[in-house]
Amino acid sequence: MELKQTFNDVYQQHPERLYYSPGRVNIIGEHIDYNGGLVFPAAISIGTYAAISNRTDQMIRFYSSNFKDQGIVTVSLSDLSYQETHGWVNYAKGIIQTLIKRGYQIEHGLDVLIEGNLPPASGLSSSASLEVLIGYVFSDVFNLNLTRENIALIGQEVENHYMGLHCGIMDQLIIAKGIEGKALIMNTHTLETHAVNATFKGYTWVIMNTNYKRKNTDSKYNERVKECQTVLNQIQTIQPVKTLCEITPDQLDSLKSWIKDDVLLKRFKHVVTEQARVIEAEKRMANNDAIGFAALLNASHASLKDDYEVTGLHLDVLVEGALKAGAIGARVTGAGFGGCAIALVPNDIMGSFESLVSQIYTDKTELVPTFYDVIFTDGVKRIE
Ligand code: NG1
Ligand code: MG
Repeated sequence: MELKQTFNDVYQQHPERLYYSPGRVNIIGEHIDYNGGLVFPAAISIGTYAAISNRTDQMIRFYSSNFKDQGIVTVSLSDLSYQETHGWVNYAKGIIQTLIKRGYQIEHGLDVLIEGNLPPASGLSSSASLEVLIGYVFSDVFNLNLTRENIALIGQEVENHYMGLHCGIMDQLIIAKGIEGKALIMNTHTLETHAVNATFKGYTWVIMNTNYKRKNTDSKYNERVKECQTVLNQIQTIQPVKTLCEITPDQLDSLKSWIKDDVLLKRFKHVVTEQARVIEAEKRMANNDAIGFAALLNASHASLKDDYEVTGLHLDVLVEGALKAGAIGARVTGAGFGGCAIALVPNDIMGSFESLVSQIYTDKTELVPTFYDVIFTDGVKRIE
């Protein structure tokens, strides 16, 4: 395996352990994991690998094949503070610092090689894949016995308090708990999950990357989180709810008049209707109703475009292109503002699908999309 060879080249020794942490695709339930909602993601077969070996001192060396120009970054267990120049290594440092703060004993240093095949900042969760990977590696090497839920929560904490992104728990939780061949319905309020079938006979899931790089995603994301918090505060003055996702679409009309701001009202409408779509999606999946399921995907995209305003030209053109090319449903996946979309495509048109979509998309945007064949996989694990 190439990972071992690279480890040898970088550190002049053999790695002792190898690990894999998946990325994720969210099938439906977008921007509701910080509103206590039920979401419907799956772990995927593109992700992040780690190779490690033990050191006897207190230093940790990091190297990523994806960021070769950064070279080896050496940090001490006694100083894990955020440093701009450390780039991706900050995610790893954040995890280790959080473990130490919580009283876990990290007895010695490590040499760490990271190599991933997830497109970064594209809605397939490269950051959460790395966080969960580092949490899992440290739990395994130092016998910390962290549960998968705990590893996920530590990852979320690092995003929230170390990186300043106030994200929900969906990404870290599915990456920690994924199940081969399945998606999980995850309750982001209680962290309860259950596995569900996620494939329709005669159809293929296709992940499509706009290759339009997201810009200022974190600040726009945090703005949405704040808007939802404002709506929740207003609702709580009249109704004792813990999360926005407890509200059902039929309650929307009576609650509407309490929200004075048109933009906030649109955000509220997205959250409540998206939650209802997830619940309906699980039923349609159970009934093997691909057409009905696809309609929910399309409604989800429209809601994210018009009410939540997180799509943009590139994602909209790609999703429309996928539908024109014969997909029965398509939507943005992940935070949006660029990055990836998913489509449910009949097998009998798969032969022409990608070239048709590319043609439509490139005509309008001058960018070339990328397509990923993925299978649904297990959560983070040691592979050797
Ligand atoms: P991506 O697109 O992978 O950054 C983000 C959040 C999720 C969730 C989705 C939108 C992170 C780590 N995750 O995912 O918690 O809110 O957006 O549904 O930022
Ligand atoms: Mg991210």
